[in-house]
Amino acid sequence: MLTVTDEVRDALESGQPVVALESTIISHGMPYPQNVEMARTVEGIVRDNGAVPATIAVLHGRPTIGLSADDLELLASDESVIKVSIRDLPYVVSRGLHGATTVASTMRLAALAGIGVFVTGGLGGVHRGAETSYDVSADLTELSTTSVAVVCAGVKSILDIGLTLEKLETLGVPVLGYGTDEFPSFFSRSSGFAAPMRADSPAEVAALMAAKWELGLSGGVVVANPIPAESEIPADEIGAIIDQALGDMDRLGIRGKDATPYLLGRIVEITSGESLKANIALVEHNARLGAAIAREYAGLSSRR
Ligand code: PSU
Ligand code: MN
Repeated sequence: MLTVTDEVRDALESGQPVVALESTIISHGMPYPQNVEMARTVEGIVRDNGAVPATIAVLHGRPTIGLSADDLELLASDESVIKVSIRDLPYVVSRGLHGATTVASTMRLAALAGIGVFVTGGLGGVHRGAETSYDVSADLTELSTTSVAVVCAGVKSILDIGLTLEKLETLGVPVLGYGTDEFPSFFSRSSGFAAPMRADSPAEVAALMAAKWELGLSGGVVVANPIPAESEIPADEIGAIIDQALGDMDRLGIRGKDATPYLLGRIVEITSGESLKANIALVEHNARLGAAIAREYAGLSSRR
């Protein structure tokens, strides 16, 4: 049921490094046209760093691994594109619809295609107030079962970062701070929470992936790569803005799958686009690291 481009298929068959990229970040995470520019740039960075990019989405009901320039434009601009997490996959596939895949559904489709490294911006997690709303992203349950390493910039404080880390521990998911002892919080290099583990090179990350999966421990690995210092928004500054966005969301009664896209859009509005610049910078930074990890992991696999 998967459509895989020839380029991605050839790379996978010959053991070349491939990096999966998600599409919700394009369709529901950033405004047009910065979203399509980001998508193109990130694919270019993956290529320039020696790996083949595979952006993943559902097009006309077909899960598709590797997208054309026209596909990216459609995902970035077409209002009919549905945000697709795991539970939404059968709906868009059976109806022949277009869907932008979240971290959870991108991981699942990447794993089906045989891709082990995935680059994004931020993970979903346990939402603030989850003790009454029950809003916990399916990204976390997917990380507990699907064997893909996810390179991200940590999680935003639109979520409860402490509870998200607790849940990842319960689910058996290794969380690596990349070059840091502190878990990063997306816009900021700090969060006030320690990173449960640390890695300082792509080779260390690849070795941990190999060890996990050779032990038969299926499931993901989170690589939390802090935003570059020159692009970060200090935690206290973004904290007040996030609180304002959360207040606005409550007043409007927005919840469920619309919560994350609303908050991301509202933060861009309140910061007059500053948060968007930071978001793009951190995804580009993650793309460089993801390609390097994919190269290391491909090297390890070829020696086996
Ligand atoms: N966090 C971001 N940007 C994003 C998302 C999260 O900073 O675009 C997207 C990702 O696709 C993630 C999804 O998988 O939101 C989580 O949505 P939910 O909380 O509804 O599971
Ligand atoms: Mn949710």
